[in-house]
Amino acid sequence: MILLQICGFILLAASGLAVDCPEGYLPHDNACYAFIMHTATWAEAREYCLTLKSHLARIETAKEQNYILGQTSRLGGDFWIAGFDYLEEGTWYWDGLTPIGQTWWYSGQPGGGVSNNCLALMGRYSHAWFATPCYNYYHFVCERTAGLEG
Ligand SMILES: [Ca+2]
Ligand SMILES: [Ca+2]
Repeated sequence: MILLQICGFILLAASGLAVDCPEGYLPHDNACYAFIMHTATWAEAREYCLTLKSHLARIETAKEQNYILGQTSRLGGDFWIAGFDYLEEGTWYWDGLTPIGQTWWYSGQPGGGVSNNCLALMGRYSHAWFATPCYNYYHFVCERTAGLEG
């Protein structure tokens, strides 16, 4: 009986580990997110996420948008995510060159032409998507797939 209980505990622990995220990440829907509260330029934020074996967050579904919106609203401030249009003005990609599908731009965005080439969630506009100068200093969101090692 004791043995069975021990086995049950180990199985439970092992199945828990499969969906776990590394320390400092929050789990959501098979992904892990780190909301980094120090500030950096978009390029610095991108590098920082890579050193954490993750990437700047790519918002691909309404569910993911709602989740990130909830967290950024709770934390406050402005956050970089992975979007940019500095390769071709007006054509927005996620870092990694994935095309951006559904968008949640603030009314009138993206604007600013070649001056505003990086995508931020702006706190004073309810964290809607904004095209902003890539050299601004914002918090940022890193994302990685859940269950990856390292
Ligand atoms: Ca994503
Ligand atoms: Ca632009």
